[in-house]
This record gives sequence, structure tokens and C-alpha cells, in this order.
Amino acid sequence: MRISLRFVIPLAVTLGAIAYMVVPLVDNLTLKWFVRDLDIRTKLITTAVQDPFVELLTERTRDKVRLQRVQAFFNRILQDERLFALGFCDAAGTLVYKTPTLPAESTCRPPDAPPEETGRVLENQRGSLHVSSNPIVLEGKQLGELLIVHDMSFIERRSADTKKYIFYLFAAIAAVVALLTVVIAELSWRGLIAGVKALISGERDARAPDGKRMPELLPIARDLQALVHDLESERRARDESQITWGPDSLRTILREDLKGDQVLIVSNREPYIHVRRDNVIEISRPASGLVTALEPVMRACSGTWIAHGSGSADRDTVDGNDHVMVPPERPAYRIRRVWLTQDEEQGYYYGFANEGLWPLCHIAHTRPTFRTQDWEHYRTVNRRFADVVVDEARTGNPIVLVQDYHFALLPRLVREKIPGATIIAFWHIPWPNPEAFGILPWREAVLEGLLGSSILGFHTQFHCNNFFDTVDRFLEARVDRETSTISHGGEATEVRRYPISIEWPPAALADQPPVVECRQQVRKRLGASPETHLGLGVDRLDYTKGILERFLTVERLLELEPRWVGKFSFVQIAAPSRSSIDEYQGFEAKVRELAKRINQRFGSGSYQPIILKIEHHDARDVYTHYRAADLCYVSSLHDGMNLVAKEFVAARDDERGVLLLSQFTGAARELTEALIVNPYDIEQCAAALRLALTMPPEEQRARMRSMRNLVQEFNVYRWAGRMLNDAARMRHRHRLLARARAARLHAVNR
Ligand code: GDG
Repeated sequence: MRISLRFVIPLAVTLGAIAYMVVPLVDNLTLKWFVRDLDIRTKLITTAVQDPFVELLTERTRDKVRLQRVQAFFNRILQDERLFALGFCDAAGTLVYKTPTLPAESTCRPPDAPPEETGRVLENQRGSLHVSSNPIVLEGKQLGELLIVHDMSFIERRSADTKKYIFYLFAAIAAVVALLTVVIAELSWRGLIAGVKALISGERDARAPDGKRMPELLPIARDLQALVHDLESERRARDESQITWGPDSLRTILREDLKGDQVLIVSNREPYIHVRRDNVIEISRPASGLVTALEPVMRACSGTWIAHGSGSADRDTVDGNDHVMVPPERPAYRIRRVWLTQDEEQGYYYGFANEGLWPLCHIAHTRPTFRTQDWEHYRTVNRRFADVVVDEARTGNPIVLVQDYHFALLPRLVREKIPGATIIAFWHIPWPNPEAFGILPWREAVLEGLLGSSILGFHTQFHCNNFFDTVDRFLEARVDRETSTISHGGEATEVRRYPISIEWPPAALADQPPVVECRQQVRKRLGASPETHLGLGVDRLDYTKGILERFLTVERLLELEPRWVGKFSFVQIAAPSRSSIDEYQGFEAKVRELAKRINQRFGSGSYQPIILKIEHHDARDVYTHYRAADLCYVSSLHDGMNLVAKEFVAARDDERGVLLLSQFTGAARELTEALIVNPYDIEQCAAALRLALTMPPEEQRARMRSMRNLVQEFNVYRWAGRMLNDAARMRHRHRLLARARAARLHAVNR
């Protein structure tokens, strides 16, 4: 509308100016035409009255009688409504006869004046008058001149009418031209906008609403695309850094940006497991960073969490739709449990996911095992979960958060059934390089499955890059690293880095005794003297975590610096994990054996250099250990992120303690003030261990403070919030494009 006004106002002004100039011209012209008409008319009258008038003038009669007769003659002529007055000048130029209406200005011309071709226009208080002198001739001799005065007011009336018509004419022209201009301007503007929009949205072949190609828009669109991209990233970065991330900010995003849209989470592990012990149903919470990260999202949006019902009392606690409301103390969202047979669990979870994909993605030199039967189970289970997602979806555009390598095929399966869904898949483990990934017999199917996602997340840019390289190598896809987008089969997937973190402050930190007390408590429980220096490792018992290398480092330190024997112990908390897999059983045996050998070599009496606790610990207990330790050693051979490193930092509100961190963890890219080590280099690690044990308190404080700031700022709410923000932005863009497309269709069909 504003654009149209920009056309219309100058147009109206121009037409007004033209009318202003044209009206006097037309006025002048019509006046001239009328004067000429009057001249002709005057001549006609003169010719008509010539003979009777000459007769009157030459009649032998008394002057008085002649005067009366001329007077009567004049009055007869004056019957004509346009004639105003008449007069007669004799040959000497004297006015001898006149009607009373003859104005004083209509004087006689001198006798020797040349004959008048046209009449004169006189202005007096009555208005304009046309006066002409017409010779009256008898046998070649001029008797005098007849003055004929015409009333010109009819001309003025007509001129006023003409002006009015001209004004109306121009106003009508202005209206028509303005209307045409507005319509054309709107149409071409819409066409331009539609074309630019089409190009911005990535449709290479931009078309105007009439279907015409608009290649001339390509350069503008490219610039606009870049600008929009820059502005979006800038806005995201600015907004993100200005928020203090917590459960409330997630609630705000869900309420304001996602407008309360439905959120569904899919993960293998459920956040609450019902187990039967001695005929009593107990609730257990798995040790998982994933649950900590996603539960606030679920609480905030009252969504549905779809997971494998693996607890022994899970079936007894669901309703008729396999739903159970959680958390038990204050129900806020529901779990939809999916049932698997033992064979399915064996094939999908233990087999393909944990014996295939897990070692495939971790470069920890454990050979992956791929069995066709496991793959079939994996496909079946992914399909079943996808069906449950469809079953749970209340709308055609839910937000589906798919967790981890157990569901690589699910994004594509859900996309096929719910095309409008926003699917965010997060891969919690590393993504290997194309050579390593290439040995997977079903590599294309796994990649295509993941590319059903709207957004695919990894912890680090390195893993994103590996994914780009892998897709580039094995699929027919367009990989655009500039915009972090992969286009495959007509759909686009954004591949982004979302480094996971922990809640801040961690719930398990609440009600913890002061650090001094934790130190005493833990040492007492372990049977160590109060002065013992304690190192700590906390992991699932997994061969990727570098537990053997960690123990070898302790051994090397004691070899190199015997003064630590009796004064330094390393506590390893190891939660049993995937114990039914041979590789894990073998690994546990190796861990136990190595701890035993080192303890035999350096232990004495109650002193044990390695204190191995292979059992599940309560989360609060894990935090008490973090607070009691002098150092924490994370020696993963390969790890997506590693939350233990961040938990140790979060637990140390006394700003003491040293973190040794493997360079092969995602966490090492963020916690750069840790002592970063290569866990394969036992000498280097032993030196770092010694450095940690002797690090001055000031240095510990400086390093710890900086790491704590980082973990506080980049907490798990920010991790989830960034993904939800990106989902909201994507949904907003899709809605705009859908509207633009609908408008274009509408325009084409009209
Ligand atoms: C995957 C990726 C990524 C351990 N033992 C006990 C216990 N834990 C808790 C820790 C920590 C969690 O388990 C382990 O988290 P990690 O991140 O270290 O490792 P993964 O389990 O391999 O997780 C990893 C993560 O996903 C998140 O994306 O960081 O890279 O491999 O929270 O405290 N908790 C309790 N008892 C134990 O005995 N309660």
C-alpha cells in the first residue's frame, strides 16, 4: 500500500500541474473561437438589416419620426437574446441613434479610420461585451457605421462549464491512471518479492506469480540470503549470550517461540524405571546426563517421552495406553513405554547399537561386530518406535527430539509419516571419519535415516565435519558447509554443533556437606588415612573410557616417584554397563586384574593404590566423591563430550581440585584450563598426575574458577534451549514460506 502511494501521489501532483496549465490555454482558445463566431454573426446581422435600415435612413420624413422608427427597428433587432445594444454613427463619426443599453465606452470611430476586421472586447461593470462597427453603404457611399454590441456573458458561462469539464476529465484520467499504476505496481512488487523469497528459500528457479522465471533476481537474492544468514546467526549469538539459562528460559522458549507445540522425546532409556524388589515396586533413575538434560524440557511442556520399558515392574505401572505419569512425586509429563522382546532387545540394543555402532564411532581399537540379524532387529525396533511417535502425535507438526545412535533410522521413518514434523536428532557419541564409517555394511541406510531429521546435532564441529565428509563420500547429496546444510532427496538437514553440558547448579550438589567434611567422610569409608591424596575416576565400565590406561598412569607415577606410595590412592567408581556383552565382561575382568596387580605391587596393609568400586552409586554419593578428591582423571580414549569432567568442576564450589582430561573428549575443547593429556602416552600422563598432586592452591583456584564460569554459562539448559530455538526459527521460516507459496498459488490460479 505504501509503495502504491509512492506512485499515486506524484502522479496526482503531475496531473494537477498539467490541468493547471491546460485550463487557461483552453479558455483562451475557446474565447478566440467565440469572438470569431460573434464577428461572423455581426456581419450576418449587418447584411440582414442593411436594406431596411438604409430605407429608414433615407426616408423623407421628419427627424423625430425617423428617430422613433429607428428606435422601434433597433428594439425589434434586440429581441435576439445575445444582442445587448445597437447604435448608429453617421459619416461624420457622430452617434445619432442608440439603444439605451449602449455603453458609454462604445464610441464612434473617426471618419478616416480604416475599416475594422474584427470586433473589440470591452470590459465594463456588466461583464464582457463584444463591440463591432459595421459600415452601412448606399450605392457605394458609406452612410455611417452600425454599432452592434453583443453580450459575452454566455461565453463566460460556457468557459466556466468548460473549465469544470476539463477538471472532471483530468480527475477521471488521474483516477484511472492511478488505479492502473497501483495494480501494476502491486503485481510487479509481489512478483519481485515472490521471486526474491523463492530464491532466498533456496529455489534456484525463482518465478513470479505468473510463473515467469526471474533470473535477474539471482544476484540480489544471493546477497539477501547471505545477509539473512548473517543476521540470524548474529541474533542467535546475541540472544543466547544474553540469557541466563535455566529451566525458566526453556519454559519461555516453549511458551513464546514454540507456542506450546507438542514435544515428543524418543530415547532408548526411560527417565524413570519401575523395578520389583522383594515384591515391592521401586523407582530407579538411570545414571544419565541425557535424562538430566531433557527432563526440564519435558516438565516445561508436559510432553511425552517415548522409551523402551525395560524395568521388571514397568508393565504393572502403565495405563491401558502404556502411559505412566512422572515424576512420581509431582507428575508433569508422561512416559510412553515401548515393549521389546528379548530377541529384539538383544539384536537392536546389545547387538547392532552397542557391538556395532558404538565401537564403529569410537576410535578405541575395538572391532565392531555386524550381524545381519541384529540389523534386522534394529530396523524393526526403529519402525516400532516411529509408529509410536505417529500414534502419540496430536498434530501434523510436532517437535520430535530423537536421542542417540539407537535410532539412526527413525528420523526418516517419522518424516515419511509426518512430513510437517520438526525432527531434531542428537548423536551423543563421536562421528568417525569416512574411512572408519565406510566399513558399516548398511552405511547408506544409516545416513539416509539420519538425513530425515530437520536438525542433526553433534557435540563438536569436528564430528559435524566428519559427518559432512561421510555423506559426501557415500551419498548423492549437496553438502553446503557454509550454511551447515545437507540437501538430500529434496529435503534439507541442518547439521549443527550443540555441546551438551550439565544442569547448573547440579541437583545432587544440594545438601552436600562442606568439602572438608566430604574429604573426611570419603577417606574414612575407604579406609584411607585423613592425609591420603585422593584421585578419582567415575565412569560406566566401558572400554572407551580409558580405565586401564588410567591405572597404568597411577602405576607409572608410583614407579617414578615412590614418595607417593602410601600417600596417594586412586578411587575408581565404575557403574556396571552392558554386562551381557562379551567385550564388556572381558573388559571388566581386565580392569579387576590390573587393579589387583598394581595393588599387589604397591599396596601394603590397608593401603591400596587403586580402590575399585564396580557398583552403581547414588548420584549424591558420586558428588560427595567429587568434593572429596584432590584430582579427577578423565582418560577416555574417545568420548563425545564426557559429563564427568563437567560434574567434577560443578561440584567444586571451594575452587580446589585439579582436572586431568583426555584430549580425545569433546569436553577438552571447552575446559582448556584442565591438564589436557593423551591417555595413550603413559609417561606424559604420569607427569601430569604429579603436576596435579603438587599444584599450588592459587593455580588450582584460577583454573577451577575459569572452568566453573564456563560450565555455569554453557549449561544443559543452553544445550536444549539452542536446539529448541533453532527448531522455532526453522518452523517460523517454514510457516512464512508456506504462506508465500500459498499466496503464489492463489495468484497463479486466479
Ligand atoms: C554418552 C557419551 C556424552 C557414572 N557412574 C555412575 C554415574 N555415572 C554418571 C556420571 C555421568 C554419566 O553417568 C556418564 O556420562 P558421560 O558423559 O561421562 O558418558 P556416557 O554415559 O558414555 O554418555 C558421552 C554423554 O552421552 C552425554 O551426551 O557426554 O560422550 O558417551 O553423569 O555421573 N551416576 C551414578 N552412579 C554411578 O555409579 N548415579
